[in-house]
Order: sequence, then structure tokens, then C-alpha cells
Amino acid sequence: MRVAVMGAMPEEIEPLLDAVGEYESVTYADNRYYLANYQGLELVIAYSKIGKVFSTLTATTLIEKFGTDTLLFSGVAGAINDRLKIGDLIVATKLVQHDLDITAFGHPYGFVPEGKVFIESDARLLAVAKEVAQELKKPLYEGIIATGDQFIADPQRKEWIAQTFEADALEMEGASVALVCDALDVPFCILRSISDAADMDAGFDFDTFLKSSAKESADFILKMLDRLAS
Ligand code: 4EH
Repeated sequence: MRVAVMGAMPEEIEPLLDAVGEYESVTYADNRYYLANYQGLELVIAYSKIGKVFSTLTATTLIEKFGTDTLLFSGVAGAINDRLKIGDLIVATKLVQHDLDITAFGHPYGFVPEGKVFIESDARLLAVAKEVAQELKKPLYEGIIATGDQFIADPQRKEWIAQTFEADALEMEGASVALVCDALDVPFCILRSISDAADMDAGFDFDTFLKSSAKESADFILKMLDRLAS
């Protein structure tokens, strides 16, 4: 198995690089890719930089250039569902682009012709995530993640995303990564730990909790890798 493990920001993959120990670094398409062996799995680890475009480039590169056959995303997210508190884990059941809007032509939000509003996650990787949660006795929320090229720190925009897509959390990369994996038939799993509530305090909370929440997510991903290896 060749497993891609990606994040958007350096903080999101640093705990993974620390855990794998030795790795080789390859520069390609203006980014760095870290090749490592972990429990007999071949890993390719990378952070994309922020947003849908960079994450599309990185996900595509991980699959097409580095030949990965499974993709796990680890990172942080803003909470929409108020059951989700800072540090909690959410795994996406499906993902949507909340900022994709050609409603002027009668299409629903998040839809373009020949595309789909929601992209569904891989059932087997979801099951693996649930098994890990049970093993660790950690709550794992399953829900809808909304993605857009905006850091949301606005209760009104947050509420609109909640109502329009029934989304539980939001971030800036998941749906684009999901779209790439879906198109290329690569099973994927988008895992996030909450860093803020996408409200007026989001900027401050994000800065405060980025590292600790990114570590929560990365630690969980490592347990998923343990299971995929065995
Ligand atoms: O990769 C981006 C990061 C914020 S932008 C998306 N990530 C974090 C998830 C996220 C998020 N996305 C949208 C956590 N909270 C979010 C929110 N809205 N409220 C960034 C952060 N720091 C420096 C530069 N850019």
C-alpha cells in the first residue's frame, strides 16, 4: 500500500513527520513531498498550502506522480454543529464546496453541470476510523464538511453554510481533495480536529489551538495507519 497523508499547513503534518522518524524529501511542482516507511506502509506526506486550488494540486500530485492508492487528510476545522468543541474529532461522511455558486442559472449551491453537490467518503476508511475511535475510547463525530476559499469568522456566514448544506464543520481543502480522489478512484478519508467555532473569536481561537488540535488529528491518523498496516 502507498498511502498519501496530507495536510494544508505545516503544523498539520509536523506531528506525522516526527512520528515516522526518517524520511526522504522530494521537491516537485513547487512543493515538498516526504517519503517514509511506517509499519511496512509506504507513505508520501505533504502539506499543500491553504485553499482549494493548492490542495487540488497536491492531492493530484500525490496520486498521479507518487502513485499513492489511498489518501488520508489530517488537519483542523471550524465547528458549525455546537456539539463539536475545540479538540473534538470529526470525520467527513461527505463534503461540499460552500462557495461554488452558479445559482443565477437555476442550479443549487455547490453544484456545477456534470459535477455533484456532495462527494461521499470511502465506506471502508470510515469503518477503520470508527474502529480506531472505539479502540482509543474517543468520541468521533461523523458529519458533513463544507469547504471554501474563506476563513470563516462570521456567525451569519456560518449559519448560512449550516442551513444550506446541513454541514457540521467547515474548512478550506476537504471538498477539493475529495473531488480529486473521487475522480481518480482513490479511497480517501478527511479527518479534522476542531480549532475554533467559525465565529467572532475564530481568529484568536485558531491561533491558540492550531497546534494542539492538529496533533489530535495527526495522532488519530497514525492509529489509522497502524490498522491499515496490519
Ligand atoms: O487551511 C486553512 C486554515 C485557516 S486559514 C483551513 N484550515 C485552517 C481549517 C480551518 C478553517 N477554515 C475556514 C479551521 N478553522 C477554520 C475556519 N474557517 N474558521 C489561515 C490560518 N492561519 C494563517 C493563515 N491562514
